[in-house]
Amino acid sequence: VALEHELQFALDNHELYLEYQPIVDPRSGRAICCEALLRWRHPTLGIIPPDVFIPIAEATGLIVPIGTWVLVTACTEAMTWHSDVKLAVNLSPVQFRRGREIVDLVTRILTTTGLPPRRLDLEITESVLLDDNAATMSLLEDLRSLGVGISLDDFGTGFASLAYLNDFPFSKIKIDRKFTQDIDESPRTLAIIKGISQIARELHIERVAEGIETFAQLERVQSFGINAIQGYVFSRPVAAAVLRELIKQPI
Ligand code: G
Ligand code: G
Ligand code: G
Ligand code: MN
Ligand code: NA
Repeated sequence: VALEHELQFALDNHELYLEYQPIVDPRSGRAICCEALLRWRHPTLGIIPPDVFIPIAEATGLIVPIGTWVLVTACTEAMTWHSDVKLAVNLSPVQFRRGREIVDLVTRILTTTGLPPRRLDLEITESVLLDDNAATMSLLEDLRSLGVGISLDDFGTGFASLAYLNDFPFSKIKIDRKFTQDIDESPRTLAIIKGISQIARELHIERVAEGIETFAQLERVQSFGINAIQGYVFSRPVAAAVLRELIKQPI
């Protein structure tokens, strides 16, 4: 309850900030995209992880103004990169429950920041798709027509089925760390990731493996058609200023 109250003031008090994690082409070592990740520096409790405060932000509706701030801040930051490196931003299901507002918001922010639409990927989880298929489909298609990408985040953790890949206009899937973390031990998991990658590839959907921490894991996933890697093996999420330097050369 206390946190819920304090989160109301976090935006105005400049306690929220973004870190960025590169998503890397393993062949060149270069960042092709960077994901903005929200952080809360609480004045007395220190850094509160998003897993803790985003559910609160969603329950209270605060995720709407916070989500707007994230988009504006991240798109503005990405304009300073002076490169083709893309920006990935997470969207909450709550931001999709307000009809066309999300399409208008993204349209407006692309215009005001000048970020080319092809440089923006919007990450959604399957919980967005569970809400109302027809309405969500139409919003996702409108977003795609703006020229932005739509990524299916946390793929493999929920009920996200292959039907989703067929029905919704995804440009990218992000295979969750829960899958990638045990590819060293589990031939079954390896087979699943391989199969998913193959299907996505044939549907012209890009494949990102999340949570790759070791060179052994990196080698494994590279051998079966993953386009890009997000994980500590290349970089943890870092401050905006650090990222600006990091993406200038191969990591
Ligand atoms: O950043 P990790 O570093 O702990 O992030 C945990 C989770 O928090 C992410 O997987 C993502 O689902 C969520 N998250 C991070 N930043 C944002 C954001 O800006 N908006 C939303 N809706 N979720 C975010
Ligand atoms: O064609 P595309 O750019 O999506 O290929 C991305 C990666 O997938 C490359 O590393 C490529 O070597 C690999 N790849 C190409 N063809 C196949 C294939 O038929 N099966 C698998 N598993 N990977 C492939
Ligand atoms: O939105 P999403 O759940 O995809 O956010 C990515 C999450 O994964 C963030 O919390 C980020 O800090 C975390 N992450 C990224 N790479 C790694 C990794 O290599 N290992 C672990 N443990 N977490 C990672
Ligand atoms: Mn994400
Ligand atoms: Na994830």
